[in-house]
Amino acid sequence: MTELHFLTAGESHGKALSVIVEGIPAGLPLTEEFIAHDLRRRQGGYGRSKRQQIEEDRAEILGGVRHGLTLGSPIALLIANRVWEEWSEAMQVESCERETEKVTRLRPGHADLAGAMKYGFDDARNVLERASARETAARVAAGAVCRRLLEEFGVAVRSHTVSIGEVIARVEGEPNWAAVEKSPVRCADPEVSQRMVRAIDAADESGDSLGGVFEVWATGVPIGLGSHVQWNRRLDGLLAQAAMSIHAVKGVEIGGGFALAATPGSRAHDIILPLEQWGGRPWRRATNRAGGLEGGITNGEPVIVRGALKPISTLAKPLPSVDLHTAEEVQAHYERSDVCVVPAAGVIGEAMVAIVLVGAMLEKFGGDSLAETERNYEGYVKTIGPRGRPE
Ligand code: EPS
Repeated sequence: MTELHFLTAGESHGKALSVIVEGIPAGLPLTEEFIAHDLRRRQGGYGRSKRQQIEEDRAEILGGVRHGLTLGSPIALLIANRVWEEWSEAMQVESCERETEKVTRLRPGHADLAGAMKYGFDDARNVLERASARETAARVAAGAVCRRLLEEFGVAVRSHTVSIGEVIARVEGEPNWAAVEKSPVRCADPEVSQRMVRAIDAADESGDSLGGVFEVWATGVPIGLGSHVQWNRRLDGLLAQAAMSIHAVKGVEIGGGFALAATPGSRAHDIILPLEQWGGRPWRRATNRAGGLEGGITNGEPVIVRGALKPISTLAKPLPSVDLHTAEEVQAHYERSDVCVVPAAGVIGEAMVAIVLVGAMLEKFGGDSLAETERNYEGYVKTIGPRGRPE
């Protein structure tokens, strides 16, 4: 990703999260309300901690937009942390005269131990504040900006929950997105949604947590984003890295993913349909096992990325662990925690996919203004067709 940059900053219980998005062309209509919609969706899933009742995420636009349109300059966003009021001393920027309580009971599964060793801290709070998935609110804000740009090109990025714990939804073709948005766990099947909710309740009651799988679909993506010519230009690689970077994600699949390894070649690939069967879009396929990517390049079919989350590592019934100061046996630290974040992770997955796609769109089409990007895009789209008969 060379044409689009974003950088987040801020601690989970600090004053605010911030993010700067650089590279969005000028002239794109953008409002705080548009960004707020995705931030609300991220906060919505069943299984979150009480923290989500405290926070009401909203991104204030501090720069890069004037009179409703982007300026081509970096877009700066600020999301205030409501918990800051209670944490203003423990997290204050200035040196603190009073000794604040240190987090020393290391939580298995978190960055606590490795981060403390790496940065030389005697307080795991210095690690956990930034390792926290709270940071994903800033990513979702950046992702919303990218979603706004993608909309101009008819690209939609959506997600749904495939599984929570052992409850697995049957996925056949494109999910019913309206049903997904109505479900408390973002699963299209109402009956499976209920079972997922019950599984989260059961985990909560026993002081446990649950992981699961989300799936992101990007539709309307043009053929030709990414490239086969160099390893770090392969778009599937960039998407995998982006999805894997989401907190708690331990596995990523594109299209058929791991299941393709056990499928014979005759049933693993996507037949290219002849012209008369295209119906609207060029170069249609009979199936989409490749998840919209071949040779690291988009092939015009929906881009499908899955992320598998391990269960939340902060447990109400903490795991045995050791103390950072003494290395003696203790129970891991616990304040409060989510039981399951898979529904929220889907929304974060959308943001990461949108960010990577915008990077690839701008790499291919460039443009300092939206009008210029559109001109380049339309010029290219005209060239997509049978080589003997350009459209
Ligand atoms: C998180 C722990 C919880 C979550 C948090 C991520 O925060 P707290 O320790 O304040 O209860 O609620 O997620 C968010 C705040 C958020 O907005 O997503 C963690 O340890 O990663």
